[in-house]
Amino acid sequence: MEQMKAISDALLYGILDLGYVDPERLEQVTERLLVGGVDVIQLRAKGFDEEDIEGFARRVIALCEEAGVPLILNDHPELVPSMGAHGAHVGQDDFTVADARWRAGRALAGEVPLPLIGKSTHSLAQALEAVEQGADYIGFGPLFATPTKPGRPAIGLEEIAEVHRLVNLPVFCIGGIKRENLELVLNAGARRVVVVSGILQAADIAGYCRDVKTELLARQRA
Ligand code: 3NM
Repeated sequence: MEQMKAISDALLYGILDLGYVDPERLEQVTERLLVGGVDVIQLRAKGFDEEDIEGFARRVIALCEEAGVPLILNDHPELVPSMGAHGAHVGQDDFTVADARWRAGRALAGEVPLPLIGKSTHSLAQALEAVEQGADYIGFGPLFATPTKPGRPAIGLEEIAEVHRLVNLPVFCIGGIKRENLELVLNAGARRVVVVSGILQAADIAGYCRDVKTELLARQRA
């Protein structure tokens, strides 16, 4: 998989968040996300141990590969090589980008495309720092307060246009984004989004993804 191209072309980033997805439904939900047209999938299993996370990743990696969609592990860059995952996403309190890259890439260098490393950022300053650190993409948020990441203050929409002006990497806006407020977020300058609870709590996961993706594609062409 050309994962650099996959991330730079990506518009909709979905997360398999075990806070919303019953582990028994992992394959089913992955399949629905893929049918709905998500461009990247992150496995986010807070509170599970490494063995569980390895097991979860093993169950969905082939589905992602088949669809040409990168599978990114939240935290745990050291599991990337053994999983054959396509990268890792780290938060502000986790590894630096360089450290994550070393852990994710050390067993693979030269053999397969290097893993993608994404970084969560919550301000313009953090976004610029992630660029300095060599991230492949950033998350920018939370735009709105969200139960998926409790306790983190909303940063609002004001800096979206500026972050896109300053950061020459794929920027994925995140946090409280739903089908209902997507237009507002796009009007503020967002081009790519991460949607977690909106998608995972939808009765029709694939349909929800498709609606969001259609709107993202329409803006891209406009
Ligand atoms: N990271 P939902 S906000 C996982 O701002 C995560 O870094 C965020 O979930 C950040 O779409 C967030 O349900 C939660 O609001 C996004």
